[in-house]
Amino acid sequence: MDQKRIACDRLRRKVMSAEDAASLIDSGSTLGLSGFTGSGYPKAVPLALAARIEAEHAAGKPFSVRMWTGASTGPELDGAMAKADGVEFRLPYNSDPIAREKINRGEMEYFDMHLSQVAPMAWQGFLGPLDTAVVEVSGIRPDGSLIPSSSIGNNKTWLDRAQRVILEVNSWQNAALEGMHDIYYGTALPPNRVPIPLVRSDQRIGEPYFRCDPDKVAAVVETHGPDRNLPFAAPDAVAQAIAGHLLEFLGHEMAKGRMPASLLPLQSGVGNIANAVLTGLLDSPFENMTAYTEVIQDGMLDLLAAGKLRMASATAFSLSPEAAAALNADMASFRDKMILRPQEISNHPELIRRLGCIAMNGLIEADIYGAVNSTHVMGSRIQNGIGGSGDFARNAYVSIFMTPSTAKDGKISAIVPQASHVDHIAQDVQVIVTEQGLADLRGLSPKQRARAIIDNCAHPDYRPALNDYFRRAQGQAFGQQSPSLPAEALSWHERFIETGTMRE
Ligand code: 0RQ
Repeated sequence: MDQKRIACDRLRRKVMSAEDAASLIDSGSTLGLSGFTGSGYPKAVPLALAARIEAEHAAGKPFSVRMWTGASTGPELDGAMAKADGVEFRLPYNSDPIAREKINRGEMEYFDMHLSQVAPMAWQGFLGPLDTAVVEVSGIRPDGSLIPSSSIGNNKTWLDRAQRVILEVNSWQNAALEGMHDIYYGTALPPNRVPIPLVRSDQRIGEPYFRCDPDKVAAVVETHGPDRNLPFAAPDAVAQAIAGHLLEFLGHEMAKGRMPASLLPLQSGVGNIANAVLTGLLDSPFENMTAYTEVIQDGMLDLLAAGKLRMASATAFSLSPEAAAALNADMASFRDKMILRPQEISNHPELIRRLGCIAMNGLIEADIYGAVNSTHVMGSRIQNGIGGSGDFARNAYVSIFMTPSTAKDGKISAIVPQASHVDHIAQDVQVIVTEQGLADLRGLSPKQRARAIIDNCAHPDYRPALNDYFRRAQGQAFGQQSPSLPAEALSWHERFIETGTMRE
């Protein structure tokens, strides 16, 4: 047993196997699990629980739980639990492929909500009672307070709200993580809510540890396992072109005096394009940048290492194996440049608006008026979820969405007449960037937006069809504020189902 990692005598007496800890969980219970974009999730108890569920099912006994997390987790949690058919309900953001299939087959209920709203809604009681928190930490201090792991997510809320707590102490996590976290305990419910005293991204307003009542801790499980660190693809020509347009835009904003040379705090979504943009910032003229975002990914580490980024505030890491190893080897020097906060703070609308974040997120499709679909393919099949994109898009200083202009090897246009599902209404979308170019939609009417999006963002293969639609809509639509032909707009997707391509 690792005496240093579990420095509290009372809690050391509660060390047990993952199987014994999993046996404490009843069917029908609600679990609050740690984990955000593949980091800091419990790795042993969910696997043991999934095995137990499979055994119960084999014996003809029903067994399922409800799961609340921070955001996506890893295969040992979402993958294993979904494979075991053990999840009747899950919230929020999921990116696990097995869970995605179960959700899309209608075998798992999924509540895809804004990430900033999870903790407040849990406190408001709308989500129901929370039975057991299963939280990965990197250590337990002598007084029973907890040293967080590589993500914070909703852990503070799960530890506070749950009837019972199961801790996984993961010695794979670097001990030098201690001190990086900032857990703010000042949130309250209306009518007692007060301003959150954060006015700069680099400010600490809380404490580095989770408070936790040792009496509630039912089990402590020791683990030694890596986070789900996935490789990033090297930026291809499309990603580089998107990054180029975006950097030109930011330079233009700076030249116009609308942003300082250090820019404004960056928020960057997950994925290869977002990472390519961050990589592009390495060679940019911007200095002393900061980030106020959800996840610290490879590109941000490179910017920190190069001194271009002064500091990054987030709620989790989302790194490739190489970047995770580099961070682990040099954690002490990175620690003072990074702050991990609860997701209700990293994604708080009040703070995003006050700091004036530059929001940069991916999309599945955007329509010619600038409404964005981030979540559903063909209007009904969930890809991942809205994640934090809504928290940032609505409240940012400038809200940017970026995407290749086509998907599926050019067979699908990302720019469509009418989005088949809308996550971000046109008012929340100020800039759209593809490899073709950038549409700055600020201050434009719907018809002006359509012109800018078709001309600047659509792939040339699809521009004629979009132009044809827009021209006819301007002649035939019921109204001319946002001219649309809804039946035809929907058949745009039907055409894809029938022919396998939207190309004529
Ligand atoms: O599917 O892997 O089966 O080929 O969608 O698309 O191009 O790999 O792009 O990884 O950047 O994801 C919007 C999903 C983009 C992501 C989305 C298919 C495509 C592929 C993924 P395959 P790419 P990315 C901070 C902010 C919402 C949450 C968010 C996302 C798959 O950015 O989840 O922003 N955003 N959070 O082929 C059919 C189209 C398609 C399409 C893409 N038009 N039609 N399929 N795909 N466009 C982070 C957090 O909040 C945690």
